[in-house]
Amino acid sequence: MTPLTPPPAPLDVSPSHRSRPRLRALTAGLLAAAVLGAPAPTAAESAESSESSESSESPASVESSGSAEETVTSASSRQASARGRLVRVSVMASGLDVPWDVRPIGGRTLLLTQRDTATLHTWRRGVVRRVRFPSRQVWVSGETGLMGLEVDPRFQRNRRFYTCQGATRSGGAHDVRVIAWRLSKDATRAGRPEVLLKGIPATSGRHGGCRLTVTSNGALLVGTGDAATSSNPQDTTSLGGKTLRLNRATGRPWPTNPWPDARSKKRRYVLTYGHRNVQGVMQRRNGTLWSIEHGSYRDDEVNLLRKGGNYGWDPGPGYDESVPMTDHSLPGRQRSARWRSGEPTIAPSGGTFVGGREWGPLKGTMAVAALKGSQMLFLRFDSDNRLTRVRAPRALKQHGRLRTVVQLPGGSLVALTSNGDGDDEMLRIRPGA
Ligand SMILES: [Ca+2]
Ligand SMILES: [Ca+2]
Repeated sequence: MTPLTPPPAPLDVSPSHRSRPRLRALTAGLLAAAVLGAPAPTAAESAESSESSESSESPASVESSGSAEETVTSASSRQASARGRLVRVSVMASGLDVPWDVRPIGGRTLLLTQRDTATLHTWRRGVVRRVRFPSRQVWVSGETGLMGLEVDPRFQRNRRFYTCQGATRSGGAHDVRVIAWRLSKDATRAGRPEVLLKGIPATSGRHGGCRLTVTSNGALLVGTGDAATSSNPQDTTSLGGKTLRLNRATGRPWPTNPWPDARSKKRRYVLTYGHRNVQGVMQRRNGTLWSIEHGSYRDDEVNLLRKGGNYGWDPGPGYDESVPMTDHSLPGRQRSARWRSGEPTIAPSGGTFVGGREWGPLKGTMAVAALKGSQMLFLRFDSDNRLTRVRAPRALKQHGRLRTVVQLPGGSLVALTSNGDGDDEMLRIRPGA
């Protein structure tokens, strides 16, 4: 089946990454009133325009119409939010410092990483507690530090969790590693580190990835960045600019990866290649695997992952970022994105597929947190995994940059902000009343 590129969603523009959230929210709101509210393409329209964009790469235009701040157009959406509250948002914790990832660990407790301080904390009933963790062993530089987090499906028995983090190699150079840990019974200490995978390339810390998720078959899926090095994405013997799959117990390559017998050990880990900076990896309930990645000056992407697929980023020589995010002129076949931002980018980060009837019109959508765009998109894909609709609730445009979003066992979503200055928040998102 041919992957198709639907027209890009209409997006707002937030000119400053780090302006004060209130000002930014106001700006985003005003701009959103101008550019959001365009009806999403119908399935037929997106299929049609996708055919042409498969080879041309130029985003099909989506005309703006109406001024509703939420792109709600269907009858089923109307009943859920007559005056437009798709979601309700409350603050679970504040005073955080660039939190990067969060997971529930049972007992209504969450575990979260903070990138720049390389610290690990628990959250329970509004109380944030630091976990003893070897923060000084984490290499922190630019976009790299203590990043992705995942909890083992058997955590209640084995207390095992996983991080993706910057590290220093024996010669003094750096890499990014996936490490397994055990959390003490009282959740105050992380110990027994096991390096599952090392050698994910790093340079200055730019484009360090790195997101983790355990999929339904038990594999650990890892999304990496290209380390701002032009040769990495298309080099299937490099771990950079890839999605990788491995055995979460042993760290060995996953046996059904596309090149399990490759001479290069690194190549055995590769699931897909040709990515720029993967910030989200997730599984849809139909079993499909997806990634979210940062575009250059254009075309952030949501990709449907196909075993051995090339996603078309090849910024060489000299890290030339003027090339397309999916360059079909490369040899062989390149896979087009299922959603892309067009220009400008919004810097999407982590995301999750939203489950549960209580979510009404958002049930089954992919929630995607945006840093630069300071909002959350809910992307609806049809049963053929084609984009049909995009919504961006106003209530999620008032908290500045959003880093990631995960779903809790009770059904609510948790998102992290990334505004810096030690003033970041953890937000609870519930379906609108
Ligand atoms: Ca691409
Ligand atoms: Ca080609």
